[in-house]
Amino acid sequence: MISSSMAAALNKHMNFELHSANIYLSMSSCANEMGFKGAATWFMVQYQEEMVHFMKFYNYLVDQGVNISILASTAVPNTYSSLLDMFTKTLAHEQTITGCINDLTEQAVQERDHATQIFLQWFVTEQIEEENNDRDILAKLKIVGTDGHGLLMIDSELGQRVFVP
Ligand code: OFO
Repeated sequence: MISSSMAAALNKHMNFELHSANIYLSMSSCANEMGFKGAATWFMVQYQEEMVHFMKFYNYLVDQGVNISILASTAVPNTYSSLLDMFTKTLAHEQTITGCINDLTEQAVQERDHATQIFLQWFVTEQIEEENNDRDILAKLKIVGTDGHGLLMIDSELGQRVFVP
């Protein structure tokens, strides 16, 4: 049994994961419209991963006997100026998520809630990988700048990403 304040904080973050999914779904559509089919695939996989994150929180809360609340969703941007713009915002978003996961973990520690600490451990590790991937892609995008050939090579590489459930 987790505390009501822990349940509320986890429920709020569960909704934030859904919001993350919506952001990347929109980015996928935007990349597709710009002609970057590979990036569109990459963001679609990212969307699918965020839905997995959302479901992890959902299942944890349900397993803890919590009646979850889906909160009103806010609109997400659907205009980006370039791949560099999208990945800059992706990294910034993931850094925000990392901060939220750290806050949740801190609350679990304060409450001596060991079950939630163990549950959150997966996300602590996941965020290292997420930020690292985004930094790698950003570094490549900065190298090629506006060179069309370079951008298409990166796009082709991004298109190799597959969703692993
Ligand atoms: Fe991108 O890790 Fe969930 O939100």
